[in-house]
Amino acid sequence: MKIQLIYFTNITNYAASMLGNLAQMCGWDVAFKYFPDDALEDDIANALLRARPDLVAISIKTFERRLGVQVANIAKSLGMRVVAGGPHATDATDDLVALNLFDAVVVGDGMGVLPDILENFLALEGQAITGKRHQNIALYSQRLFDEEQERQIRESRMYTVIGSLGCSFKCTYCATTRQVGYLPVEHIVESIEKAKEKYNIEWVAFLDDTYTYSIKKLRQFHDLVRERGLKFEYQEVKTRVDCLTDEIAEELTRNGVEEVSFGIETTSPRLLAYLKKGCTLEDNYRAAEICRRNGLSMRINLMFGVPTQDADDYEITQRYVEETQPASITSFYFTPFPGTELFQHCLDNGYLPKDWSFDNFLSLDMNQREFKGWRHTRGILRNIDYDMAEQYLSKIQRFEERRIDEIVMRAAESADEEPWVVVGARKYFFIVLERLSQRKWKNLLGCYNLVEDDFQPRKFEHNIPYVHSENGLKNAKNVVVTLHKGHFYEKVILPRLRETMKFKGKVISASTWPSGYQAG
Ligand code: B12
Ligand code: SF4
Repeated sequence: MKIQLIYFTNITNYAASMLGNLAQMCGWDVAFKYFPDDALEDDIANALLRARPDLVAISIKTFERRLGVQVANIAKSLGMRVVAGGPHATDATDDLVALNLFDAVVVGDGMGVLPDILENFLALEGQAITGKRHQNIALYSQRLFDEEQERQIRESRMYTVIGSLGCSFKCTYCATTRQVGYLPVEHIVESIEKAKEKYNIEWVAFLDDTYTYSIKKLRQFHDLVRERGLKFEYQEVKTRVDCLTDEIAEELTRNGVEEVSFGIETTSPRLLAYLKKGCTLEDNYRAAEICRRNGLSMRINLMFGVPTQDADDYEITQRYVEETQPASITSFYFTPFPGTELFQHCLDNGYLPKDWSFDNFLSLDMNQREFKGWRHTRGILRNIDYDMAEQYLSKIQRFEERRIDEIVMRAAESADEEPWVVVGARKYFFIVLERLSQRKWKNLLGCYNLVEDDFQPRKFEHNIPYVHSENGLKNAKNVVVTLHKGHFYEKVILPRLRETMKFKGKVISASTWPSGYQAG
């Protein structure tokens, strides 16, 4: 029997690889398929026909629903059995069940019910199945990949890891699972060890909602990493402002964490209370100060166009940004997700228009022709002052851009004396390209993206040509890298520039960090 696990957004989807590993243990052949936002009907049909699975298992988040339903439709038309799982299946179960497309819709954790589903897949009748945790917690750290995923891991040298499941806080806008659990540190360490051996990874990204929730767990993990002599770099870790103390910050920096990302959303006391964030304006300032004191780079996410958000709320947040100067700011228009308290509040209080539909979910569908990137796409809620939201979003964005401009232009001007290339990855790389496109450069040859297929929170307009092959640096005398010269640069980027790409010239950093902190 063969199962094909289908997912969107990210090529090494955690849930798919973990469920795939379990399916293989149940004796099934396993195939994976990642479809990007703009996948065509023919591509989907051909992929399904090539794999010929007995069961198609689709992981669907709400903003991927259009694609998930499209794949299910095509699979059904080819006579295949189809099950759905993931955040949308969990929080909008009735929506998927009502489509009569899925042979089962799994609510919550699929691990504990997958073996039964595989055993009885021919008897499924379109029902919702309540998920549950698998008894063997070790399986949550074990994953299976196909060749394409392995290539991606080897090339990016990055591996995603989960240390804890879910979150016990009650923020009203958040759709994360509230079923909390910790994975034993031995299993996490073993999974990183294996990935290092097999893929030569250098960089670990923790997907945990709140990486610093328990200092005891953190210490256990770091101690074991040291004991085993395991060496790797951390991608930024996510946490809450009230889950960071000097003691935790020291623990992080001592073990090589350089960047912390906070879902701040707003710093207005009134709006924090409305969102039931469970933290205060003071907590937000304290976290920024702790980051500054301990040399941690601070990344923040902000929300605009939240019901009731007014000029005072925006002003307070804007002041916070100006005073603390985070290294990076990601801004989103608020979208209510099913299963959250705020979604229900939006329904009950007329914020959601009468004709709202999951078919075109609230402006998050990147495949809409009119879609210009999330930063430019307002939400569809009623009674929201989107003009005001946009005005503040742009103000905060311009504030960030001005800071970035100063640093980037200085780096670019010194590089432009001779032929040069911009090298980097992820959101900041694209921000830099966007900023560089504002000027004409004498000697700019192009740009090189170190991590392709990476999710971007918005579209970035730039006119800088890509140098595609690693030979692209052969005529360059200077390289501007868009990351700071920290551990990751020393261990991964510099060797890649010098050894793989044979670049002998000068490397200039256009990072906002740590310089942003010196200014702050
Ligand atoms: C890491 C993460 C990201 C990373 C992704 C990086 C990466 N390398 O994967 C980044 C930062 C890019 C990201 C971005 C966004 N994210 Co995000 N993200 C997460 C996070 C924290 C972890 C995801 C994860 O891997 N979890 C672990 C796996 C094991 O859990 P899982 O996928 O839910 O799978 C379990 C079950 O759902 C089920 N299951 C899943 N698939 C299937 C399939 C089958 C067949 C079966 C039977 C079962 C099943 O079984 C699994 C085991 O328990 C979650 C929150 C969370 N803790 O889950 C939010 C979350 C998924 N993100 C969310 C959102 C909204 C976003 C953004 C839209 C942000 C925004 N603007 O608000 C963007 C969208 C980007 C995009 N296009 O994906 C929401 C989704 C809500 C929804 N209903 O769709 C979540 C739930 C958080 C939240 N705030 O509410 N995200
Ligand atoms: S926003 Fe963060 S802290 Fe709040 S419930 Fe979600 S994951 Fe937990």
